Amino acid sequence: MAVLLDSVLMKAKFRGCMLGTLMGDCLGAPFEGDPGSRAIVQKYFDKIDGEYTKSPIKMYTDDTAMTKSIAKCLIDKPPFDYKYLAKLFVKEYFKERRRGYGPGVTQVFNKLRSYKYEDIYKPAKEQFEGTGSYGNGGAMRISPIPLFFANNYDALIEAVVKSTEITHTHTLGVNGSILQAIAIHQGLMLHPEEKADYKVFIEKLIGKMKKFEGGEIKDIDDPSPYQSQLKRIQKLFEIEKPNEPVSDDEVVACLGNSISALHSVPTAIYCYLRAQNDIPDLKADNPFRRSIQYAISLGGDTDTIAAMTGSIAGAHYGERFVSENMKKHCEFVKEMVELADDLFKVSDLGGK
Ligand code: F2R
Ligand code: MG
Ligand code: MG
Repeated sequence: MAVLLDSVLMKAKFRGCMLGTLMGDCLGAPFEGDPGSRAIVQKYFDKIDGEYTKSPIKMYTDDTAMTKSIAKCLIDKPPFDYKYLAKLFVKEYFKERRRGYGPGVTQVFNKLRSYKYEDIYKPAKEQFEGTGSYGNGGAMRISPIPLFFANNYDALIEAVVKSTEITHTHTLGVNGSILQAIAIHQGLMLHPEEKADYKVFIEKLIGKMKKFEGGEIKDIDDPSPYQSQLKRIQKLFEIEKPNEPVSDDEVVACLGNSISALHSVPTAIYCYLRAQNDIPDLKADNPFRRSIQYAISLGGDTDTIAAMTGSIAGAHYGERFVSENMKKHCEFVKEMVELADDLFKVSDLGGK
């Protein structure tokens, strides 16, 4: 399917996806942990999307720092060198520790370094008394993988799992990365001018997640929690009526907006799908902006949910939909475009 979309368009989609991760992160970070507010976030976006607005540059956080490492690993050592990736994560962390990393994952970095990368999967397995992390730190950084492996689905899944398990070994952490990666992959295969049919998009995701769910998960009754979340997304679309839009509180109560992968990856997918169309009381003409703005309005883990939403939307729409005004307010835009281009060059789609 990917080969049907021409290479100029694909290059723009690589940029859109990587910029979506970066800009969702930078623009969402000031609101991380907030209760969520349509009005405040509307004002903020109107300001930063204005042509002449001057405001301090918004800094990226751990979401982008770790995405950079995955992109660099794929560019430097394709198709994948997991020990090199572990070293890049650690190097990036110790270079700039104050990028808002999850409290647990920093222990993994410390152990990786002190054990001298002897077994790169051991420290993550020891997290949380041996249960591993179910945080969204695997999913938030995954975007380079579905881009690079766009034409090789099995390799894509293998790379998602092996790269996630360096820090996150809980089934929910790993499956969250898988779901986020396949959602990006599905977005990548859509033409920018077409809309994803939410039913088809979700049905495809449910079908693909069946392969990874169904086993026992400690402390969780539902053996297929991601498929259940995807069905809840379908329900949210089905109950929406023209005069009775689904409220932000309903979305958060239904899907969540927390730091756990189970309660943030499906939320990001919903934000992307819903923002394809106008959202009542949210003013934004452009679906890329609308998706990130909406994700941030929901509050909670705003940088991460917006980064994941932005990466799916960016993979679908491509760079043409990314506002130049908004770009000016984010750190690392030029460098992220260069990384996206280098990743494109080494990927199957880059025509090497
Ligand atoms: N850390 C944050 N935000 C906190 C505030 C940042 C502040 N603004 C600042 O600038 O300092 N955000 C980042 O963390 C999330 C990704 O986290 P990740 O990488 O998954 O980390 P970790 O530590 O592995 O998991 C996160 C927390 O989830 C709970 N948890 C996970 N697994 C658990 C288990 N098996 N049992 C019990 N609890 C578990 C723990 O509380 C973990 O600390 C992103 O939002 C990123 O932006
Ligand atoms: Mg962050
Ligand atoms: Mg976050």
